[in-house]
Formats: sequence, C-alpha cells, structure tokens
Amino acid sequence: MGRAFVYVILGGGVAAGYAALEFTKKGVSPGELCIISEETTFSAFKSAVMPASELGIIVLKVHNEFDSYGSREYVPPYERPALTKGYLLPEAPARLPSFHTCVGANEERLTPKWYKEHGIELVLGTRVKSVDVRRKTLLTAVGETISYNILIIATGARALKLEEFGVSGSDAENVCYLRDLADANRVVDVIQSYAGGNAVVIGGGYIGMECAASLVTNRINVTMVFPEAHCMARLFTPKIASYYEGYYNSKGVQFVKGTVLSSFDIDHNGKVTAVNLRDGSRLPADMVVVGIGIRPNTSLFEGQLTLEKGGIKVNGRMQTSNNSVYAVGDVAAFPVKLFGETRRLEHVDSARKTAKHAVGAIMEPEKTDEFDYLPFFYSRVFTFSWQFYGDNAGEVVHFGDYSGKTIGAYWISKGQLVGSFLEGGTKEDYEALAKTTRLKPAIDDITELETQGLGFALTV
Ligand code: FAD
Ligand code: NAD
Ligand code: ISD
Repeated sequence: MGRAFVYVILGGGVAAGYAALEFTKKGVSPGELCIISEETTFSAFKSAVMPASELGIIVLKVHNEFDSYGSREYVPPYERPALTKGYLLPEAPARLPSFHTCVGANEERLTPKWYKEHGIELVLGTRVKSVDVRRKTLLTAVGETISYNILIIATGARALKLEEFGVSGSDAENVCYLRDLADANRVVDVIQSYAGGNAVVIGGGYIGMECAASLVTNRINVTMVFPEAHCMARLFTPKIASYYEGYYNSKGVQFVKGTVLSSFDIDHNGKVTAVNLRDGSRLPADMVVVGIGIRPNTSLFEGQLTLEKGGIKVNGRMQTSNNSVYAVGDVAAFPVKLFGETRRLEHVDSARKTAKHAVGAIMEPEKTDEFDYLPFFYSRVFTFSWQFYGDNAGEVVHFGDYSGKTIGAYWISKGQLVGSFLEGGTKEDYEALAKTTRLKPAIDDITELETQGLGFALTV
C-alpha cells in the first residue's frame, strides 16, 4: 500500500521550501506535490504556552519517547541561516513561524497553513530509507511506499562528527553541533545552563565564526580551535581574516590555531569539563560547539545516480543521470557556466536558486535555459556584514580601510576579475560588485585596480 504523487521533493529544508513556492507559481494542482522530511525537534511545554499552529510547527505527538513532559514537533521548511544568528540572540530571539521559507528572499512565508491551502502534502518526521529510481518509488522508515513521476532530491547535508576524526564524546550533553532546529534548541539550552561560562568552539569556518559571535553576545567566554593558520581559510585571505580576528579578540575571543582536539575530559555525569589539544594544551570547558564541515546526504542514491564533487551530479537543468530525478541545494553538483566547471555549493542562495531553476525546468521546459549562476556567499556576525561573489582563485588585490569599517578584495585569475568581497557596503555597492564579477572584466593594471578599489566596480 502507498501513495502516488506527480512530484515528490525528498528533504524539507531551504531548497524544498523554495521549490514548493515555485511549483505554486507555475500552476501545480492540489494533490500533485508532496514533501518528505525527517526533521523533528523536541519542545518542552511550548505548545501549552502558544498553539502549535501559531508557532508554525506541527505537533503530532505529545508525551512521546523523548520525555513525558514535552512534544515532538515536525517542522516544515525554514530558513536555516537563522539558526546561527537570530535564533541564538539573548533578547527577542527569532522563533518559528517568523523564519519559515521563503522570507529570506523577501518572498511569501510558507506556514503549515500555506501548504494546506495549496494542497501540498507534507510528510514530516519521516525518514526515507531507500529509493528505487528505476521503479520511481521511495520507502519510508515507517514502511510506506511513495511513488512519483518526478523526484527532486533536496536532502542537503549532515554535520561531520568528531568521531569521524577519531575523537569520541559527541554525545555528551554539553557538546553541540548546529545543523537543524533540534541542534539549535540544544545550543540555546546549553547556553542558558552555563551563563558566564567557558565555551570551546571547534572549527574556524562558518559555524565556528557565527556561533562564536552569538556566544559572546550571550556573555559566554569563547576560545576557538582550528587547524589552519587563520579563520575562514576556505574563503578569506590572511589579511581579511586578521581584520575579523582582531575584532573577535577585542570581544575577548581567544584563537588557538594550527592544532586540533585530541580528546575530552568527561566527568562522572557525562559532561565535558575540558578539551585536550594535540599540541598538549588543555582548555577548561563548560560547553563545546563543533563546526567541522559537512557531508552531502547522497547515500540513498549511491550506485543509482552519477556522483561528483561529493554530491549528485546534475546538468544545467538540475537533472541527474536519471531523467525523472532532479537534485538541488547542498547535495547538487551543478555546472557553473561562468567558470566552466562543476561545483557543489553549500550556501543558501544557491539552494534557493537551484530549487527554483529545477522547478522551471520541470514545469516549463521550453522556457527554461541552462542554469547560469554567479556564486554568492555572505555572513553576518556582531555588527559586521559581508558579501562575496564569484571565485576566490588567483591573485588578490585588497582595497578599503583595514583599520576602518569598509574593507574589500578582488581576485584576478588569468587576467580577469573573477571574485569580489566587501564588508560594510551599501545595497548599491553589493549590486555593483555582483554585476562586475559576472562580467569578468579584463584587468591590465593590478596597481590601478587597487587604487580604484570599490570605485572600479561602481564604474564598470
Ligand atoms: P537543508 O536545508 O539541509 O535541508 C535538507 C533536508 O532534507 C532536511 O530537512 C533534512 O532533514 C532532510 N532529509 C535529509 N535526508 C533525508 C531522508 N533520508 N529522509 C527525509 N528527509 C531527509 N548559507 C548562507 O549562504 N548564509 C548563511 O548565513 C548560512 N547560515 C547557515 C547556518 C546554519 C546553522 C547552517 C547549518 C547552514 C547555513 N547556511 C548558510 C547554509 C544553508 O543553510 C544551506 O546551504 C541550505 O540550508 C541548503 O539547503 P538544502 O535544502 O539543500 O538542505
Ligand atoms: P566549514 O567548511 O565552513 O568549516 C569547517 C572548519 O572545520 C574548517 O574551517 C576547519 O577550521 C575546521 N576543521 C576541519 N577539520 C577539523 C578538525 N579535525 N578539528 C577541528 N577543526 C577542524 O564548515 P562549518 O563551519 O561546519 O559549516 C557547516 C556548513 O554550514 C557549511 O556548508 C557552511 O557553508 C554552512 N554554513 C554557512 C554559513 C554562511 O554561509 N554564512 C553559515 C553557517 C553555516
Ligand atoms: O538569509 C537569511 C538569513 O541570513 C536569515 O537569518 O534568511 C534568514 C531570514 O532572514 C530569517 O528571517
């Protein structure tokens, strides 16, 4: 026994929400589309304070296996970026339903009511445990078979665990990861339990930097540990990194670079009390936040679809090696025309736009061209806000005032400007940067570019 849909989206994260909105814009009929997501969170008494419908979550079981005083909540798609930012604020923190998709792109907010009104079936709290792309069926963990004509894979990624690097202790109650709402609730609980305490943040990437800033805002003392010579090593130059690290230092954040953790000290209650590093040092800890990268959730499709760059390979229409299956978001490795190569991007703008493009290719194939995407990343920490466009390849030209509020950089590869970074710009500045980077202008004189700085993008 099972259900059949014309379109099934597997995964209920950012890409799924934006795909759903696009399906309705392109005229999907009630009953044709289904979203399957395993995401759940646990909330103590929340539903007693405010009806679940107002919280934008669906409470399917009360008094469940977690604990007899709480509820298990099945969460429709939301803007994941909020979890390291607004969600962790000490005052007036962001809570659902305020950040359901698609508010992050200033579009409609898709609440549970919205899905109901549009006849979109939400199968939540449900893990898909196998997929047969030849038969066009999915099997859920509760034993239901769901069949489709067209499948969109939007399974995103999972956080890498310390155990994968030979360190145990991830299950200690004061060790936190941050991928989904359940993780974010745990971070909030742990912050509240250790007010004024010491946090060790493992990893100097996006999660590390954004969480460290939020922990400081919560008056937690933070030490960051990472193996590279500077933070955000995948994107920042040493000069850009030093600008932000200087500010973090001024807020009391300590950096321990060039080493990784080797073990935890764990007390008889199962709580981590200290972090031991490979360089022999020991950091006392009331809480630990781990952000050491992700792995795309591809396992259901290994041996069935072509994989590349750790993700599911798609063409410029987001179509996988099987014509009836599309892939979008973090899990998709797609051709970036501008750079002539396949890339897998782990950022929200790409999740939103690949989702939209896939739906266009499915619903209006004749009107949909090959995807032509300019990579775009951003972050917001403390009062900082930066944007990056393009590719961080080649020679770097820094501009702006590195002791002031506006800093920037261009990347020049094979004589062309291919990437740009700006902190503290206006809307118009960022638009100019994006437009210029997409044009890949020839750069004859790097010294001149350095002198012009942001002015170069504003006059192209
Ligand atoms: P996800 O949003 O991860 O959604 C995947 C969904 O699939 C999940 O709901 C998952 O439960 C479900 N799923 C997976 N496997 C199964 C299965 N077998 N059965 C059922 N369901 C399944 N990017 C930015 O550009 N800017 C930011 O500021 C930013 N902040 C971030 C903050 C945090 C805390 C995190 C974790 C990420 C952030 N990102 C940010 C990255 C961005 O959120 C991701 O790129 C984006 O969420 C990817 O969307 P997605 O739909 O591909 O995957
Ligand atoms: P990341 O790839 O940004 O950073 C991983 C970091 O882990 C590296 O910088 C490195 O310092 C560290 N590391 C690697 N191996 C380690 C080890 N053995 N011990 C200690 N440190 C180690 O990944 P992340 O910060 O975990 O972020 C997870 C995902 O969330 C990424 O896809 C990221 O793009 C996304 N995210 C994006 C944003 C944003 O775009 N603003 C914000 C938050 C999260
Ligand atoms: O892009 C984003 C982002 O950074 C967020 O915090 O989307 C969310 C929403 O803006 C939250 O409302």
